[in-house]
Amino acid sequence: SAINENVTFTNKTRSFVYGMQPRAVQGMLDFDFMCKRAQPSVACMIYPFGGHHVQKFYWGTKETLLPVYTSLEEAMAKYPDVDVLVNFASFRSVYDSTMDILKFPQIKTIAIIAEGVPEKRARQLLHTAKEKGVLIIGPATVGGIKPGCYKIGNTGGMMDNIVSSLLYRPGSVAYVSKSGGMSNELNNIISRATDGVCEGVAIGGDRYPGSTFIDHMLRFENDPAAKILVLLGEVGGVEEYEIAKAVKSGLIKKPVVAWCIGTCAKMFTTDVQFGHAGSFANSDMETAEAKNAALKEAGVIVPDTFEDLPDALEQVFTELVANKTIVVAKEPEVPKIPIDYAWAQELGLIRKPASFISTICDDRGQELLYAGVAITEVFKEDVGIGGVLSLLWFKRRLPSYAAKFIEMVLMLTADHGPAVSGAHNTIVTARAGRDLVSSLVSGLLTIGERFGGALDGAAQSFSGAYDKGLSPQEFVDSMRKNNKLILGIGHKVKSRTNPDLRVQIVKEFVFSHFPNSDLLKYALEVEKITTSKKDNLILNVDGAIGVAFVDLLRGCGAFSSEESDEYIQIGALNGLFVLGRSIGFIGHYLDQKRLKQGLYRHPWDDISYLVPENVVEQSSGARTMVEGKVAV
Ligand code: Q5B
Repeated sequence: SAINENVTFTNKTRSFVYGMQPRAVQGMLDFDFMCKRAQPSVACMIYPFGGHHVQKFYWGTKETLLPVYTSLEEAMAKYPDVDVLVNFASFRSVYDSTMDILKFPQIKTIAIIAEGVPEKRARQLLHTAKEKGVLIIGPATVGGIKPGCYKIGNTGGMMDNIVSSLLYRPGSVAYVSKSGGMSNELNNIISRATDGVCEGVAIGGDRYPGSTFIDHMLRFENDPAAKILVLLGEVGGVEEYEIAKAVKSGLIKKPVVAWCIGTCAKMFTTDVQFGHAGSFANSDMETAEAKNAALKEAGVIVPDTFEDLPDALEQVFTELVANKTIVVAKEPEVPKIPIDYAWAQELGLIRKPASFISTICDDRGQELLYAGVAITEVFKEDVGIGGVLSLLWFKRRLPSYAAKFIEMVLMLTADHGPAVSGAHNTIVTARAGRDLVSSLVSGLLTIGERFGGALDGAAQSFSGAYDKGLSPQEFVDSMRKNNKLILGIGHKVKSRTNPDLRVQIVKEFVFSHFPNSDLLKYALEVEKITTSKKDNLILNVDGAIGVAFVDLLRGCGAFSSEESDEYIQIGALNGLFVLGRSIGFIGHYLDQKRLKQGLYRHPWDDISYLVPENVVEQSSGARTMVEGKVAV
């Protein structure tokens, strides 16, 4: 007996989608829109996790919201008009969820998409559904489609496929098949050989589908819009004989065109299991040939081969048009396909100026790329932090001595004690209870021309003077004349007599590894002049690194002269100090936290308070402040 042969999908059919399947839902909404439905066919989604919320979808080109409920009860109570449920639950949970769904009498049709449902479970579901008169499509199905009315899940494929098979408007041919893929082929054949599909269902390829060929053929027989019925059977099972019987007995009166695929099985010397779980002939009766013969014998139109199916269909169609059983409707305008931006971009149909350009790193592929070098290569070649910095800052591999120099700079600048401006700020911030990032940033924000941020200025002014051909003396004189401090010269505590050994290390490395050290030599000549004035006016750590880096950029062979000038101008070199000193600042932050240091307050005796003595006096006229006294 057929299951719910009265089920019919219309352009008012509304459904629930069980499971978080936004792509499938969007496909259903796109189909609805193309069919000019007044309302989306999906009322809501049901998804037990993540709480009740809404999801955004397109309705044509506009956006719309669909609710997501966490329970069947809520959804059913909210939408009592919904009688179809598309169940995307996995094979693990589909049995339980379908059994729960079957408790709600408002649901008359359930499509089960999951593959791999155990046969015992499938039979239990089928039994319960039969008892309750519920039509189950599936398991292991893509679903079905009724052009102009309703589409289950991903049936019909992409929108351009739906348009090319004319599935946006009804035709006169209703078909049932097992396979979703072959359904697409049928959509295509039917749209070319006739006026198109009236309804198509894929019942799924399992041995125990929730509904069988006869269930749907009887529904189609009852549907006045279906004028020709098509059956695409296949090797395995005996369900096709039900159609033969129904045609023979006159239960099905409409013309039926049928073909059972898998006739090639006889070409194999052993028994063949085709792609579907059920497509295996357990007896001669279950072979495609036997079923094709029985169908033909019963009065079904069975072509000689699958390739002849379109001709057979066209012939029946032409006859039905001639005798006015089919009145071919005027072709509506082909609907515009709303196409997703990402998909259009992938197809190369559109272009848009990007808001951002990035040329250093690409995380889109399977492997993260640093300036085109795969992260696995970075490690295979052991490029080190200097190599990584070369890739991300300069977009190229540098000679190994250059990468080593970069690492050396980071190590040299990592810290210079708690007393320097930046570390002090980090410590004070940490002691005020702030977090690591805030404390680090507080320290970093003190880096500037006087403290740690003189690398770029030194590189610019020394190289500028050198390139202009100024002698070291002329350079010092010109800076003095313009009342400018020479960035990279001078230190608060280091001097000729208390030399900065960090600078010594830089010098030694440069002289023994760099092919060119002209600017460093020039800066050391400048240092001779400035230290002759004052002992602490040494080439400091910022200055030494700054000028050495210019030598590196100009001499390592990896940069054109324009490129090296650009790096000097855009302020890349201070980054070395910022990066290196971050190591120390983080160390100071952790140190303070470990030591559980409380809020810092600067002692009064360390502040010279030079404030006006009394306000009345102050308001009486202009005054000058001298050592805490207000003088008129
Ligand atoms: N005079 C660094 O000044 C300091 C002169 C100069 C010509 C100069 C000062 C300066 C340029 C910026 C610079 C990086 C503020 C320093 C660093 C990292 C650090 C820090 C750490 C770490 C020191 C006394 C007399 C005056 C001045 C003259 C001074 N500098 N003349 N060119 N560059 N340098 N910053 O000692 O005639 O008496 O009026 O701004 O390169 O930040 O460890 O602490 O790793 O953390 O306070 O190493 O040199 O000297 O300003 O009292 O000047 O020398 O005109 O002459 P001082 P001042 P006069 S490395």
